Amino acid sequence: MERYYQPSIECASREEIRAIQEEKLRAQVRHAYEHVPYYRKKMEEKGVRPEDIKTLEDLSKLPFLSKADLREAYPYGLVGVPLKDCVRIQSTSGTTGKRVVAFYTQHDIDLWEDCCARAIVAAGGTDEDVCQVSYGYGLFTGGPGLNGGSHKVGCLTVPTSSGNTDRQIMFIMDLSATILCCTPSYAAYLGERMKELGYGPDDIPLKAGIFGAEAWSEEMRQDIQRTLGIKAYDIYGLTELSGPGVAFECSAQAGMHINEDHFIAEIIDPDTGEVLPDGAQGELVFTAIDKEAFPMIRYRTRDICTLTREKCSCGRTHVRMGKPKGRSDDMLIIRGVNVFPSQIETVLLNHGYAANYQIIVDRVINTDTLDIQVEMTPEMFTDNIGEVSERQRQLVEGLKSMLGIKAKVSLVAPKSIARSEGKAVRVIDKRKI
Ligand code: DLL
Repeated sequence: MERYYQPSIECASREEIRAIQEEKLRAQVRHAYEHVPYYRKKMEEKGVRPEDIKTLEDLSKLPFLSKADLREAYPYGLVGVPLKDCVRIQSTSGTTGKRVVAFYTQHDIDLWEDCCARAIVAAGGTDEDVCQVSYGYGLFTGGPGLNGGSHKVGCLTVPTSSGNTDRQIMFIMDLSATILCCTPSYAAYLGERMKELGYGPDDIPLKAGIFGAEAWSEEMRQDIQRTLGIKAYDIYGLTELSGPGVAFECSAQAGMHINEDHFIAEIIDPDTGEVLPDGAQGELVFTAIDKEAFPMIRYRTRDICTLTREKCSCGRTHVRMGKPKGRSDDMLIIRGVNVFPSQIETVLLNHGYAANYQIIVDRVINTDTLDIQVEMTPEMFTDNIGEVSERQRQLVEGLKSMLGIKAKVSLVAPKSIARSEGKAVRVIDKRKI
């Protein structure tokens, strides 16, 4: 039987959700306008005032907010309450430019942890569970968010943070951990290491995993589920909006329910900014409607996905987002063709490889090159050159039909591509270096 952390809101009628959203939206727009001069200026530039925003249909009158705004207003320019009311910051691991620093009041942290608790309960978690949180703790939101959610559910929480793989495995086995929270790439690595240590899926006490913070394919889910003997649930979020738990998967594993009592989602055309109908693919835009310290109105995530309002078998009524295909800024344009790393991953896993690969893009004599290094699994590893080149040929063909362009494939020995303990680095684009 499906269980919920906050059933009255998770299963509220669409009319109730709309009423909650509109009331909170009006208050939030006023809050931002009155307390954040940066927003007031943006709204004035667009000629819109708080009293113009009454219903969800008015949302599109408001200006977008982007990462560039966050950089410009860094560090305190978007804070909506006196600093004495803020109790925490978290920050992104961004590699370019300034980091994003997000602020929280105690109320903001409470709501964020509730969102994570909903995700844990949706994955079957109760106060009987031992929940190992192997996302990084510290500035990254993954560890603190799921740690707080796990406490709220009443799980016995094991705050291992990331890294030290053999110690992670020791805790899973010795404490009989039943729920694992980490990035999908780290879950795959844990599975690989457990196999090496002689543990099959039936020896591993885990029953569920809550994996997110990076794009991962359906094929990778199947792979992790098989190796660890668990059900693997997706979880989505971003620092700007709180962290993990903006959306989470339920037992149906058919898209992630967005916590609509806290976030309004829109899909837009990334080029024109036009709002697109449900089902259309585009950039996800969020309005956080009850954050105090760090109001985010129409924040452009750069994540490309779709929304569906079709009824879900789990009983939750909140809109679902599909798996993000990648970020519009991760999308590679190779010889004019749009390529998402997740498409490459799908082909590799369908051909029996694990998700250990690296994509290297370069430009040689004005032509883009796409080079994909793929690890062979220990079972397929051989020094028979004929066999290896036949495998390479099959992959080149599979990739050609998925992407529409030709890639160079190099099969490399098992364990030769570095493993990541947090978000995996899949792409090296030498054109940008
Ligand atoms: O990654 C928050 C998080 C932590 C989510 C733990 C889930 C679990 P940031 O570091 O700010 O926050 O990165 C946010 O990561 O815009 C997406 O591009 C990507 N992302 C997050 N979750 C998913 C997911 C955390 N489930 C950025 N699938 C987002 C695909 C995801 N991409």
